Amino acid sequence: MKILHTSDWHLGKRLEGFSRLEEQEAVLKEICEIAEVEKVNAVIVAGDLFDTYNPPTEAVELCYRYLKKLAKNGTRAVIAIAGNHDSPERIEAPDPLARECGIIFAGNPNAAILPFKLESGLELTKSDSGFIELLLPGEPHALRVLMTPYANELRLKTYLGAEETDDELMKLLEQRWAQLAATYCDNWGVNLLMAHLLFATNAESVPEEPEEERRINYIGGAPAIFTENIPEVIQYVALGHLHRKQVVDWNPCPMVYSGSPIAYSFSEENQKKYVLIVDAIPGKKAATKDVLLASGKRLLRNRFEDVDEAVEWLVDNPNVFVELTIVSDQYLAAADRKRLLEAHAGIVAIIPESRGQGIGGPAQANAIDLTKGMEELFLDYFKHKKGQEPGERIVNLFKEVISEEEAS
Ligand SMILES: [Mn+2]
Repeated sequence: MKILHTSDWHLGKRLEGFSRLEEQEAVLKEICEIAEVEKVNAVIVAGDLFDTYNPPTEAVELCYRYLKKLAKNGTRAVIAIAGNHDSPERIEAPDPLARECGIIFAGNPNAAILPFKLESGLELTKSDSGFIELLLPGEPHALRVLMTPYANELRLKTYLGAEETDDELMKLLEQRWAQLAATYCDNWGVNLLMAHLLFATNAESVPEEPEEERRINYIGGAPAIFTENIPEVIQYVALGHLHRKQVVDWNPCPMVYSGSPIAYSFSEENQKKYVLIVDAIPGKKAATKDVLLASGKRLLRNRFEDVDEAVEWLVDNPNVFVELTIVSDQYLAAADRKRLLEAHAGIVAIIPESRGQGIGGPAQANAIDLTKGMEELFLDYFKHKKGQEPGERIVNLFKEVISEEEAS
């Protein structure tokens, strides 16, 4: 049985002023092609399908269109859970229609999917809160999936019946998994767990959450699920949330964050993006293979002391997104800023840095000379913030505010 694992699509996410929809569509197309070439029986999307609770219509359409393509007229099972960026209600809303296409949505951890059978042979044979068993067309073995979408602390507590206990949330979740595994999973089928949570081998190795990512924090609970608490019968753990593809542990089975399919922030500058192909037979750890994705544009940071050099580099690297740092004695002149912007269509930010700032380190860079007068400090601040001198009107306005302040 072959399963494609992906996550963190963040459909509708923008990079400052830039839409990423075209790249998102391209990479979904690429994922469909991989599913075809690899002849996968099922696809799992481990959360953060959308970037916001109310994604733009184009993002919603993109999501449904490609989930349906992946389901291939009900011959492939597609299972998607909510991440911390998704509205659980929105994720679950199309469920009755989606099931007819072979797509299963779980928005809440207690989601119980109604059994169904399609003409293709795809059948949901058993269902419990947070669990499904499927028969896939042409596959002799059942696929069991423990599904734990992201839930905030309150929802997770409700699911686990833990209103009273504050500190045992993760323990209770692990007990819930153990109970589902004991009830439904054995060595006659393939058993997976999918979740949008933080996993770690131990308290010292809790992974870094991505920059700009909404964090997962449980006030009362442990910061992460520890891998030793995964039921032994589970053969693969498909994780979502972290944008860099990473294996949390190979034991007791592979536990993998597939990562996002394209780079979403400059902190992901040097990351390669993948989907995983999971090959599983009953009774054994699953085998995994990374398949590289090529559709997303690269996000590049670069630093120049010379505007001409920067322009040259920009012209040489047209099809990327750029964050530029320009070092100079003076603040970046408006004319230079204009030249840079005209040289490249993908400049996300230009950060001016005055010379000497880098050498002395951040302390020196941020040092403010308090011997200067208020007006002079304002001019410095304005130039630092905007990259140019303030106009006469702004300076006068500032003087007016200051004089009022002094008078009162
Ligand atoms: Mn997330």
